[in-house]
Amino acid sequence: MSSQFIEKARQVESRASEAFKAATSEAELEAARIAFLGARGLFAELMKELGQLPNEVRPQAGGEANRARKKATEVYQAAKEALERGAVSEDSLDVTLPGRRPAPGRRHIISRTTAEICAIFAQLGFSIVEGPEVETDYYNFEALNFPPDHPSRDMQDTFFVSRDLLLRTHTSPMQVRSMEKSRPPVWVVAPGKTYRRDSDISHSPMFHQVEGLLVDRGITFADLKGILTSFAASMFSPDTKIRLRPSFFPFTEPSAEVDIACVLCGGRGCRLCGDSGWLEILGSGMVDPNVYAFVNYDPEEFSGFAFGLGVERVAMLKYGLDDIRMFYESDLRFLAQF
Ligand code: 2NM
Repeated sequence: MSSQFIEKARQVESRASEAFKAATSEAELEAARIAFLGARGLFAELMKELGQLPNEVRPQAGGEANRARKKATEVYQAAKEALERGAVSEDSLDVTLPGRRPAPGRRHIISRTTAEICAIFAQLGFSIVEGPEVETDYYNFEALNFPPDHPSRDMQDTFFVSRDLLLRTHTSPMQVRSMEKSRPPVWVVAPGKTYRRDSDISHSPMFHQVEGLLVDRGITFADLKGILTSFAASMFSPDTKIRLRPSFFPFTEPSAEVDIACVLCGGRGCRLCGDSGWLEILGSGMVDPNVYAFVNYDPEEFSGFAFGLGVERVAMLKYGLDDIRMFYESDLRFLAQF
């Protein structure tokens, strides 16, 4: 019994001494003092156990416990003095080690790309408008001149919340809302989340768009080309060439896809551009007069153009990424690169 007790007293003493010597701050030393020498510390516990021992061994065991406690107290005193002299910090703190950097978060690359696109259009004179992600059929389709049987109105392509409510499939509903609210000149860009039932290496069911609209008196296709040339120069590089190809959208007539010269090969043709030398970055066109009818604009008095682009696509081209899903996997090894 008593030899076990004595062994335990020595162990507590050596653990206490180690803890006191290892402390590199007064707070650390004080915590160790409380743990070993405090009123409810390990030595106090040891003294309580002493009372359980048979009378004949108690004096010897008690002597050992007291000796151990005295020794530990001396080590504590020495450690305290060393700390006060500043001796410990010199010995135990390697000031040549690299510091621990704080790891602040950062804005997601999609948010940053959206902000960059919006800043370019803001500089050109556009206002930024934002609105609901749950939209009505009216704002998402009907007022944008989508015929009742248009394929994108199908359940296969659109997430419906109810018969009349859906997750917007583009941010164009905001253009309609903007035109309803004010008269030309209207210069707006609408950034935000959009939703389509589509998922593969280049499509995500949730993605981000920026759509723009400019309506005033005497706006022509030349204005569209000028604004978008200017955008491509700011977003990619100052001499970025653009190309317009005929296309079709329900809300514009005529419509055009806009390509930029391939950011990888500069137009010579490569894997990224499928040897064509061009990359499609946005859709655009002159706003169809049918759209103006929904917002009570006179198509004889006003004309304008609109465009829409996918933020993920722009970011993938700009940063040379090949899988859209990387944006949403929250993998810091990916996200922290930007
Ligand atoms: C695109 C392409 C072409 C567009 C049209 C309108 C509105 F409201 F003025 F009719 N907003 N956005 C538009 C036009 C969007 O995205 C590829």
